[in-house]
Amino acid sequence: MNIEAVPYAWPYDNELIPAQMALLIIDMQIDFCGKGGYVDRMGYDLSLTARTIGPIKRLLAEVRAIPGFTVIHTREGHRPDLSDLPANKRWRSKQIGAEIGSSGPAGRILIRGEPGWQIIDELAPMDGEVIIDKPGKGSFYATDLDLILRTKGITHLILTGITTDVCVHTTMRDANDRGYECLLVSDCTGATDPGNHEAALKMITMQGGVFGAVAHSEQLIDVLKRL
Ligand code: C5J
Repeated sequence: MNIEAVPYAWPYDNELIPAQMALLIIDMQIDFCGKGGYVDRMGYDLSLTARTIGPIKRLLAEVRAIPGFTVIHTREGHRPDLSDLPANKRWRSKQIGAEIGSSGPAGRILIRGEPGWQIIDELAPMDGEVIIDKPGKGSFYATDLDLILRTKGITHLILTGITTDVCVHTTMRDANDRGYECLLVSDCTGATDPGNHEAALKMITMQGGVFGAVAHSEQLIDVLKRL
């Protein structure tokens, strides 16, 4: 069984085995899609990232109903003392008017434990779901994600979350290099710039699926219902 995706029917090995699959929900935090958070403070159109909430919620409900399927949430954020914040990341955020660690309407920007750093209520993790706290854009960098996936025997990843061109892409590229078979769900990802979102989707499809494949959530849910 496989999913109608581009540029190939996913997965390459036709192995849709729930125990070997994980749904990754990347950085669905107030800081990236809520009022007063990091993306809002930078002046981007929040609707571009927030439009993913409904589709992810529907997909998550389907996946939660499949026994053995793993759900993993990630959160980008730093320690309150900023000891894990590289100087260049801090400098760049400051010069765009949203300095990481500074205070705002959603608390200190991108700081662990602050209101803006929380995962939005609509997609709140359930007991037993994995939460990965990451200081970088990629979900593997300085985290135990790879160890958890390999310990669970997970080989196939479905990627959702925000933003398509930054944390989702960095995670997908790294996962692909590590041998995970990746599918990105187009309507369950969003970027702060529509052109970047489209370009990020297109990049995946080059070279016969250089990082994996792309599908719409309807195509995915249609197949998940039959598992
Ligand atoms: C960004 C992310 N865009 N979660 N973070 O800085 O994509």
